[in-house]
Amino acid sequence: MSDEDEIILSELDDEELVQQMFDDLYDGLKEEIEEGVNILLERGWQPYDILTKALVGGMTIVGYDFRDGILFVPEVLLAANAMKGGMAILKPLLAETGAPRVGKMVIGTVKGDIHDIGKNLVGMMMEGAGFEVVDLGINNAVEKYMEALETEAPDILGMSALLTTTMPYMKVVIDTMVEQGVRDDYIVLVGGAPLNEEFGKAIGADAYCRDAAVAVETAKEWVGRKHNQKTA
Ligand code: B1M
Repeated sequence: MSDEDEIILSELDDEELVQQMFDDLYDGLKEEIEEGVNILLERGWQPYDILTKALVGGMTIVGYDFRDGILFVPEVLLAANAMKGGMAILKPLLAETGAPRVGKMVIGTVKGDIHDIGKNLVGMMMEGAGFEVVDLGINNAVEKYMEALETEAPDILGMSALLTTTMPYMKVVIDTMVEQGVRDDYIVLVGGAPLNEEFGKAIGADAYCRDAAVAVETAKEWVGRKHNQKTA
């Protein structure tokens, strides 16, 4: 591309910039995504809007082309890396609300699954809403969850799965909690693109969370209920 063709992100209006960020995310251009996020922040965009409209919006397009065999794992990894660059800028801003501590959550992606963008987003939003978050990362076996429940004593266990082949593992964890007699000591929230409410109920979770905002609302509601039960 010649210098004349070069796109100056700061010269684009908001709509054009978001469209350009979709393209840059698609192309895995981390620095451009970071620049785009900073420009939108300077223009007064709320961090949550940047996250959902520019970053998640762009990743949705990547998802369609990955599904359709137009993009492959290496390209999607680059897109994920670019998305994480943008998320890293937004993280402290989302956590900056000064909300009082409302509870604690342990969260992790289940065994066999290495997708972590959605989980990280949930963790960021929960922190922003005043929750303390312990992130177990990806590919967690049941033992890892059980150990964390014991050592961290959270209010909530959050599990994430992005594959139809790994989502049944959530039931393995919940069944183990039941077997060990600790299921009712925790609120269990589950999420991930292939899940739905019915699945959440079928495996014995307390709730399925469609996205990070719903996760925050659901967590607040359940923690409030738990505290009311204790004081009643
Ligand atoms: Co993967 N992948 N992937 N992938 N990947 C999907 C999930 C897929 C739907 C793509 C497709 O075909 N359209 C498909 C799954 C199909 C299926 O199971 N039916 C798929 C596949 C097949 C695979 C591989 C098997 C590909 C291969 O190797 N042949 C492989 C599996 C690896 C493994 O895990 N063992 C694989 C690998 C990868 C990459 C490594 C390249 C990369 C992951 C990088 C990373 O995460 N660090 C990747 C990516 C990026 C995707 C897509 C494109 C995007 C996922 C994402 O980050 N979305 C995805 C397509 C898609 O989902 N549209 C796809 C953005 C994110 C913000 O949304 O994760 O849904 P999401 O999270 C949301 C909600 O779901 C919810 O809140 C979040 C924020 O709003 N949520 C929770 C999520 N977790 C929650 C937990 C909670 C609450 C809410 O707890 C309380």
